[in-house]
Amino acid sequence: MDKKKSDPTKKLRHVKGSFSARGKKFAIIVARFNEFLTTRLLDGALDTLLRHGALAKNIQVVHVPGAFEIPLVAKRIAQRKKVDAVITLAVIIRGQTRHFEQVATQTARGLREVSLKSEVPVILGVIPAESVNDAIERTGIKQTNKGRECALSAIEMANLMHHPFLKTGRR
Ligand code: INI
Repeated sequence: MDKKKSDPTKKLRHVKGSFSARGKKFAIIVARFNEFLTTRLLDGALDTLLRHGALAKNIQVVHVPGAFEIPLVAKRIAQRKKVDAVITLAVIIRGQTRHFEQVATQTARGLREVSLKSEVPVILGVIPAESVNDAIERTGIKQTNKGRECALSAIEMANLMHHPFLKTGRR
């Protein structure tokens, strides 16, 4: 039997965002708290955006005191609609923080709200870590640098949101 004719998935259309950052604009919001770690995340994110074709002049880096301040700044940036995606970078370490859960949960909740309301992709690079060692591993010593992962998600989402299938008003 002709395999092509009998393939029920033949007409399936996949909607995907590409990994080209050419012509795209990004904002990165980075916390100064745990700066020795967030600097590594920032380096990873910047390197990835540039390597995928973004221009330095199209990347704004905004520094904030800590994770908790990120949603407010993200809101300001997202509502201006001047960027294709916002990347947020912070490290929250359980061992050092009594209000760990609160900071981590409220920050993530705030960012989700900003993203849904503005319809600008906001990438969650706020890392909740069990210990300094755990955090160090996730900034690129053993595991992949989380800043790089976030930059890739930002590029993919920036492209996906411009896909014709996702344009608003389309049925
Ligand atoms: N901010 C962080 O980004 N990471 C942390 O681990 C952290 N701790 O440990 O508390 C932290 N706290 C500061 C917080 O984000 C605000 O900047 C502060 O509460 C002022 O609003």
